[in-house]
Amino acid sequence: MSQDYHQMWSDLGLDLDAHDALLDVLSKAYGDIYLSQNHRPETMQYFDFVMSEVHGLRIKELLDEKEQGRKIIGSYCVFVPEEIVLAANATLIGLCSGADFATEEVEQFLPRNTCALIKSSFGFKLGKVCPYLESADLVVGENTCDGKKKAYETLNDLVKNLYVMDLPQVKSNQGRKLLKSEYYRFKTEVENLTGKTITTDALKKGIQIVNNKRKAIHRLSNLRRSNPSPISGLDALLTNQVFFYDNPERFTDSVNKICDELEQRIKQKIGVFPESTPRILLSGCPMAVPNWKLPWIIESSGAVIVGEESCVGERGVRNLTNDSVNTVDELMEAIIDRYFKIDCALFTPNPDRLNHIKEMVEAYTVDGVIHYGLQFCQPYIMESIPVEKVLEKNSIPILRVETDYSMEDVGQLKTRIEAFIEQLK
Ligand code: BJ8
Repeated sequence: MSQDYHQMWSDLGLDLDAHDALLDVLSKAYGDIYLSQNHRPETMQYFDFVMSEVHGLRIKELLDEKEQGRKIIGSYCVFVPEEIVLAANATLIGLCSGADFATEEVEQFLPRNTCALIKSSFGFKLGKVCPYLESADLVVGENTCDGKKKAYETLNDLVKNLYVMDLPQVKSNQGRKLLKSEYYRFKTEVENLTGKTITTDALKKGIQIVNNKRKAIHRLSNLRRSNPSPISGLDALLTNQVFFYDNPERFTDSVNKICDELEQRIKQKIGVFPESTPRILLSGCPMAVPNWKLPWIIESSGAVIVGEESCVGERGVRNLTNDSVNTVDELMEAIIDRYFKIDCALFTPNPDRLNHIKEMVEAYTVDGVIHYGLQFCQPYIMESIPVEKVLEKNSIPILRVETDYSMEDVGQLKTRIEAFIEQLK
């Protein structure tokens, strides 16, 4: 990190020793996994910089914005509409949940058999190591899976300003009505927090900013259809992860710069791996920073990941919000329409996700699918069985993997994944 931010972290109430230890682990993992890759696009250097400053310069920027009266809103789920947050001149940030931390303390609050993502969000709070969480003026939870629902009851005692959004579990008219009333309730909450009434122009602008981020990722995803793949799955995942942290306009520019470089690479047939490399679709639970274990195992075992069917990936960004209507209510309807299409496994039934996986297999000329379920994640582990059935019916090889954030199973996973990739060749 280029500056000393200890005073800033101390002012936020972080445990400085624990936080230094976390940053050491993060930078070592980043060095081992990212900086050791071959044939990376040069424009990924921006993302290397973002990662080196993820708890430094970016936090300073947010705190500077706060001093000028801008509010920070933290979230754990892609159902929280960034459009509404931006329209009220606030900033939405994805909160830390991709690494184990303070596990013993966490298990005093949550059962051991809770998924690693939920435990991680508690670990970052209890270990006092997340500057994003400590900077947030409002933390938004959501009633999605049972684990999160119940965990927010407990988190409420640990986090000031926790706000819980109720979400539908069925894609019915009733379900849409619930989403609508919850998005209006959220709009009012954000307006009260910021003291700003959301206008048509502001909401339109918010929609355009978020759509531009999504369009840049769509452009990147389209370029990954090429063979040889011009970018590794690890680098593409990183851009999807940074989507939740960075200044939105700067993020869009940076992703478009990568795309410009990748277009040149494709013209010159430059890839990160040879053309014959098996192409993998990763499908399942979201992967927050620094959860790079599984993609790293896959790409160091002779395959390339060409798409992520995940909330940190295509499930999170795939639809745009219509900005061509002209009142706040019409724009709110457009937002509700867009988010109601998200095919999270919390929905029952959830045929859209199965169809989307099949579409992605075709679009990215995928040789095999690896389904990633976090241990104890009921929705995605349960849904991995219908996913397997539908793919097998279409003669698409699939490997179901259940894991957590620890490195203990790396050897075992590598053996299984190498055998799967061998079968695809
Ligand atoms: S929209 S996927 S971001 S809820 S891994 S906590 S489901 S037990 S993260 Fe998610 Fe929103 Fe859905 Fe996406 Fe529960 Fe599973 Fe843990 Fe999970």
